[in-house]
Amino acid sequence: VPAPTPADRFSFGLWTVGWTAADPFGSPTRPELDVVEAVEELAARGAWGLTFHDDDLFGFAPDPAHRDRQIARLRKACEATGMTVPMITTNLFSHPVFKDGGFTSNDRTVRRLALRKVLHNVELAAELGARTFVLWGGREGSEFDSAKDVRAALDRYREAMDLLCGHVLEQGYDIRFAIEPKPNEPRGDILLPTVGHALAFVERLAHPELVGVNPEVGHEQMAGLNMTHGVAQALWAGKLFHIDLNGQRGIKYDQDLVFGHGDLLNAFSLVDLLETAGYDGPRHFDYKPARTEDRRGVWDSAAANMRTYLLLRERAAAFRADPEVVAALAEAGVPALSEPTLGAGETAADLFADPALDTVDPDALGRRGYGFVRLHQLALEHLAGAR
Ligand code: 3MF
Ligand code: MG
Ligand code: MG
Ligand code: MG
Repeated sequence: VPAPTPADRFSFGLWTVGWTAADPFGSPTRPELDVVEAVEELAARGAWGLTFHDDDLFGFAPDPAHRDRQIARLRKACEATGMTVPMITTNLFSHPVFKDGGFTSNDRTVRRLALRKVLHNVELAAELGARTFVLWGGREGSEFDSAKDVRAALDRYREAMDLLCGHVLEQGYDIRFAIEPKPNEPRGDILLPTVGHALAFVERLAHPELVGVNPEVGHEQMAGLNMTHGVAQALWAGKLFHIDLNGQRGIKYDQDLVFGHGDLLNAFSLVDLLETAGYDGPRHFDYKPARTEDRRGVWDSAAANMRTYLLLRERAAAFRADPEVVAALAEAGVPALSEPTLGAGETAADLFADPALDTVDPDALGRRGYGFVRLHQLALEHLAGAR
């Protein structure tokens, strides 16, 4: 497996390697990580980009001198290492003011404050040349059905998105927004809980062309969904603007494991999809180095994400190139699904009148074996390095 290089477009959130590992039951196990060290250590391991929330870099409501200093230090570290800032996001979830949400808080003043906080960070994104702005609405939601008018909340969500898109268009910024779905945690139920919900929401905005999705492996899997299917639908809709890669084992709390350390077969099919569908955006890791790890464990885990991706990329390419796999795919009818069901210009009347369909034996068709299991075993054997 080759070593990671910037051409692979691997990026990391500052909040990932910088996580001090405080959880709801325990205090931090690691010291704070400085942004310059984050840039240098990631660059040394072949990463391409660093992403961050406003609060990660300079805190909530920072004094302007501190904010400027932190931005300057980040810029300088990027210049020295060749690292980039491909994406920026805003924290609308940590401060108590956002406990009932940002864009959809029941309190109008909170909503206005949230929107202005995001606008400030959109300005920073433009300044730093970040082309994607991710919005994760972790506090947009409720625990109690009686406490949130969901239709009104979606109106307010849309109002916020329309203002942000209008601002970007007015200013002529080269920035697109990506909504990150998550079903729950920290709220009991979060609005826009899955990729599908988010895609449907985007179509009702004033500028749908400026808004896509940022699916996270673990978030789809927390809902019991298939990440690869969700990403495929996002690609199909032209909406895969960004992606959060990590690992999750089943329907439980958000584990944010290293990519591949959860459902490995789904990680394999995801890499296969990204690499064959022409996705050319960032491969962004949103994981948490386990609470048991020290500083060395943090950098080992960062490297593990990239290595796993490259390993899966290699295995997926070998799977595609194997003649036995090509034959098994054909037997399974996978390429045949790309043929349109109707001939050119065919109508419902033509289908009613098709004599070939009158003579088809549905029972014989029903006896067909598709060979999916053999095909999947071939995938597993490539993944396991057995072929
Ligand atoms: C939470 C997340 C978030 C988002 C981040 C980017 C803190 O489960 O995944 O990470 O990815 O806010 O917008
Ligand atoms: Mg997660
Ligand atoms: Mg997460
Ligand atoms: Mg995420």
